[in-house]
This record gives sequence, structure tokens and C-alpha cells, in this order.
Amino acid sequence: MYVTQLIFKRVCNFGKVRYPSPGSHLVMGATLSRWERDTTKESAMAQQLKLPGILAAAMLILIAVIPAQAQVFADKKLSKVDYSQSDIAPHKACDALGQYKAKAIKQIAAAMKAATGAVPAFCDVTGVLGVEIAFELSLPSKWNGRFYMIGNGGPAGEALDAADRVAQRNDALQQGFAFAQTNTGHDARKEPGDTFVLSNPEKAIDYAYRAVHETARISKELTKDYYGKAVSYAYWNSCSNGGRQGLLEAQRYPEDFDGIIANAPWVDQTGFTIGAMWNQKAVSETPISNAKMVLVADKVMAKCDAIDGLKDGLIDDPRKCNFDPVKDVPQCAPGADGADCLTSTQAAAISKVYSGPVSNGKPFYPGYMPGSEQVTSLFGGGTGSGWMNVILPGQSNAKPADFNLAEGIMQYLVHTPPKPDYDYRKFNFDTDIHLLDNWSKLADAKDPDLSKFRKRGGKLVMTYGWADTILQPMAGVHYYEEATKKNGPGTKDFFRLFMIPGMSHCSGGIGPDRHDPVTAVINWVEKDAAPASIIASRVINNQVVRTRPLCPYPEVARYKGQGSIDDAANFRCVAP
Ligand SMILES: [Ca+2]
Repeated sequence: MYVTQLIFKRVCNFGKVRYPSPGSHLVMGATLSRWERDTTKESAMAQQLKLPGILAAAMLILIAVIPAQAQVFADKKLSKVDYSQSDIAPHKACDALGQYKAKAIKQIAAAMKAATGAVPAFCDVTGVLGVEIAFELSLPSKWNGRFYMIGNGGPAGEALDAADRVAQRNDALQQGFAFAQTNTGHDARKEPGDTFVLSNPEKAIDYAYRAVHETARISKELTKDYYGKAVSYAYWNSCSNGGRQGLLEAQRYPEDFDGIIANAPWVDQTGFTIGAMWNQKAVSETPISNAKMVLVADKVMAKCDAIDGLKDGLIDDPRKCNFDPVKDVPQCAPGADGADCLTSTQAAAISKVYSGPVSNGKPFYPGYMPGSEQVTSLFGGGTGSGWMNVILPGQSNAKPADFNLAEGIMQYLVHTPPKPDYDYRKFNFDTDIHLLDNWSKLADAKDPDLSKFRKRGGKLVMTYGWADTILQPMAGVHYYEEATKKNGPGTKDFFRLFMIPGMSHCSGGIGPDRHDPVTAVINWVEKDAAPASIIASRVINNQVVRTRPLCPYPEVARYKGQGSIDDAANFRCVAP
């Protein structure tokens, strides 16, 4: 039990990816960033603990599901609306919310929490909806009239007082937002992974979409009751599974939110699952070391960096990188196997990860992009190729995180009743695709029809790192293209996608990753100012070393030809 608690605590700490607030984009303090500190600490702890493979795998699952923050509210000073102006006082006592009655509410309690540091005093409402949906609504003593909600990672079930979630709550409270969150209907400490369906199948529906809607609906009612005034604007901001939740809100419950930020959304949970099984099948044919992946990363950059017109260590659009691990990486002599070459089996496995799954001779789902194998901070600590621990096992007896997620989905969510002993090696990519159809209807956020969300004035910003190795970034591109076809040429008037060169899952990687999509969406919703670009920063040792504009897809950031290539001012967004 102690070890489990320890791992959970470590994971929660690792997930606390918070960035210092920059006064300007190019000035920051000189201390080690918390990200770097956590990464270093985690690496040392992992070495000390020498966790058995299964526990390391469990740790990776949890790490993979923690949604990271971008850099919310960092651009507040550039905002067209002073959203931190908070002058609305409560209409009634906090305790009174503990008596609030609604059909969905099973339990409810409310208590004032004192101000601490920059975090104002707030009324903390906690309770249970439906079967077991834990929710928390935090209402500041001085309110800015707005509602802000975050989502969940992977199989969800997070403790609502986990450090990374409390940090996000405190950020929102400091700006005067009413803040809400849910665990989506189960507690991962009691029911890890996707096992929650074993105690009640209704929990699958709560996880898929219902808990977020119910929490948003009840929380907005409670907010109105507390202040005697309805929410003026409601915002959603989350990554990964939380991106999926945000897209589903736009598709199925368009009245819930005025502005939605879906970062690295798990658009197609079932397509991902098939892709992860495909990769696992390929990479379990032969071990592929980190050293070999570093070699592949070097060859990718050597071949493709300059294609976008600028040798800057970033690949603007990896679709233009026609990289072949057989032709572009030295092949080992027959019978030989060293760090400086790939065997034919290794090259074939790597090719399969890039190409993605094939069903009946046709590409079924996108793979991962050239450039995603670059050396960066890893999930699980340390540095290495971005494929390690997520696509490739970090140690021989560990399951990579992507496969762990996929296996849980197959065993507990796809199969009804669950088949906890389902072996993915039984999966036939030609004949078994439709096994996932029922779960797809519940959980996938693929419906391109956003007409109701658009009609009510909703605005949607989606972001994706081109170097994401947890979720396939092309899933985001495909969804955007499908939505544009469905909603017409005016789609960009309410929905924009920002692809981020070199960024890993939600944050990190080798490119400028820190940015503030929240302020961009607030400007769009409240002042009709659509984001023409969003400035992103790359920070090393707490110093901003590069800034770049992120451009609305399909535009890319093009160097103007003069000045530093590390200064966003010397780039403009242009058609590709
Ligand atoms: Ca380049």
C-alpha cells in the first residue's frame, strides 16, 4: 500500500508542470524551472527506488494521464478585456450552498476557505452527482462573473486535491474565476486504470462524457445561486483526455461553454487504441534502444530541418519530411546489431510507428510524426528520445504508456462485459476493427458538426504538438479538416487549430511550447478578436531562449529574413 501511495504522490508531483509567469516574453528569473527540478528529482527517485516493471508501468500510466498546463493567463496584460477585475460579491452565505437541492445532487457540502498568499478566500463546494461523480466548485469572495473548468487525463479518477489540480484552481481563483472540476465518476486510487466499470457499468458513460456535462450544469446553477447573478461567460481549458472532453462539450452540449480550449485532444480514443496496439505489435518484435532512437532523431533532423526554409532545429510541417528508416539510417551488417545502425527488423518496426495501422491494405489511422523521436525530457523522468517509455519500453519488462492506455481501453471499455484478460495479440487489424464501434459512439469526439456551438456564439481553439508521442497529432489535423468541410469556409470564424512545431504531449519537447490560449479565447468570445497568432516561448533553466508565433492552421510561421531566428517578431504567419 505504501508503495502505491508513494508512486501516486510522485506522479502527482511530476504532473505539477507549472511555469513562472513571464513579465515579458524575454525576461525571466534564473533559477531552475520547476519542470526541470521535477524531472531531475523524478529521475533520481526512479533510480533509487528501482521499481519493479509492473509498478513502473503503473507509474507510467498515471504520468501519461496528467494533463499539463500551457501557461494560462500569462498574456493577461495584452488582453482586450480585464478579466481579473473581480467586484461581484456573494449574495448569500457559503454554508447555504450545502443545502442546495437538485435532482442530480447526491451529496453536497460547502465551507469557506481562508485566503492564502495570492489566492483569495473562496467558498469551497464539494459533492457527489449521479452514481459517484465527485465534483468541486470553488467560488471566490470577489468574482469576475466568469466560470472556468478543467478536465482529466487518461482514465481520469484523479483526486480533486492533487497538487497539479489545486495549482490550476488557484491560478483561476487569483483571476476571480469560479472554478469547477470533477473526477468523472470514479476514484483511481480505489479503482485504477479503467477497472471502474467492474463496480458499475454506468461509470463508463460518466467517464465518456456525462460527468463533465453534469458538473458544468450543476456548477453553473450553484454559481448563480451564490452570487445572485448568472455566469456571464463559461470557459473550458484542458489537454489530452481533457481536450477530448472539451470537443465533446462543443459537439454534444454546446450550451455549456462559450469558449473551449482543446489541447492535444484525444479526438479518437478508439483509433488511438488500435494505433497503440499496432505499435506494440511492431516494437515487441525486437528491442530498440534509446541510443538507436537518438541516431534516428539525428538523421531525421539532418534530412528535414531545412525543408521549411530555415535550419533552426525544428520541422514546421513533418508531413513534408519523407523519412525512411531503411534508406536514411545506416543498416546493420547481417548478424550485427549496434547503436550506430538499425537491423532490418528494427527499421521495419520504426517505419510502422510512423505509418500507423493498416487495415485491409489501407491506412486506418495516422502514425507518429518524424521529429517526435527527438531527445527531450521524458515521461517518467530523465531525458532521451521522445519515443522512450511511451511508444518503446524504457526497460524490458515495462509496458510503454501508450500501450498501457490502449490495453485498459480494450479490456474494460471496449468489451462489454469487460475482459480483463484480453490479449491484444488476438486483435486482427483486418477483421476486428468494429469491435470498438460501440465505445467509439460513446467516447470519441469525432463529430465534425459544430453548427449548434457556432450558432450560440461559441469559440473553439485546438492546439497540438507536432512531436506528440502520446496522441497522434494528425488526429487533430484530420478533425479540423473534417470540421472545416462540414461547417464551411467560415469555420475559422469560430474554430482555429494551432499546430506547434517540436512540442511533445501538452507541453515540453524541443520547440517553443509555453503559450496562453486562454487569454486568446477570452478575447475571441468577449471582444470578437479572433487569434491571428499566439506567441509561444521556449524556456531552458528559467530563461526564455526562443519565441515564435503559433499560427492558425494551415498557416505556418515564416522567417522574414532578417534578425534573430529566436525572436517571434522576425516571423509572420503565412499560407504554407
Ligand atoms: Ca526548420
